[in-house]
Amino acid sequence: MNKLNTFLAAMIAVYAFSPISANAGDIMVMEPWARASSKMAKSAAAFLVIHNNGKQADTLIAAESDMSKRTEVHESYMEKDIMMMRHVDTVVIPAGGMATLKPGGYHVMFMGLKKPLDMGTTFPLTLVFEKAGKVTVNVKVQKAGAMGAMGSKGSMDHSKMKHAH
Ligand SMILES: [Cu+2]
Repeated sequence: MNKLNTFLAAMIAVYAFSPISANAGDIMVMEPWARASSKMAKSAAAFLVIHNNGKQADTLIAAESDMSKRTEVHESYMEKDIMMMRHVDTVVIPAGGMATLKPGGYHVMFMGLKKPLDMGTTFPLTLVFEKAGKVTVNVKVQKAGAMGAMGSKGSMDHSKMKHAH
């Protein structure tokens, strides 16, 4: 299979095995991915795109997983040229719009990882929305340093970012 077919197959697999819920809030979560973590890593992040096909805004209020002791929604920001991140209580997904969780911005943070994220594996992640309720997706683990759902190589190392909680 070429790269595109591999990607499409992966996307179909994600859709086929993820109970993507479009009820209530018309929320659709796409391209959930994370970076492989080292054996020593105590935290990891996941990224995804949330589409809201409804006529009302919805709000991401929590994230849940069995991968870590705590699972939080974070936002990265720059402070005096240093990339920091903080816990955010809500991410609004506008009506007919989307919210993107990506490196350098919003992300789901797994704090107190119970085991390393191994490249090529998937794990369930549940996002909790104010209106749509819970939406569970399977997060695909890309190689360390990946910058997108397709695994393109990037230079930012999330594990070295400082936390401000
Ligand atoms: Cu974080």
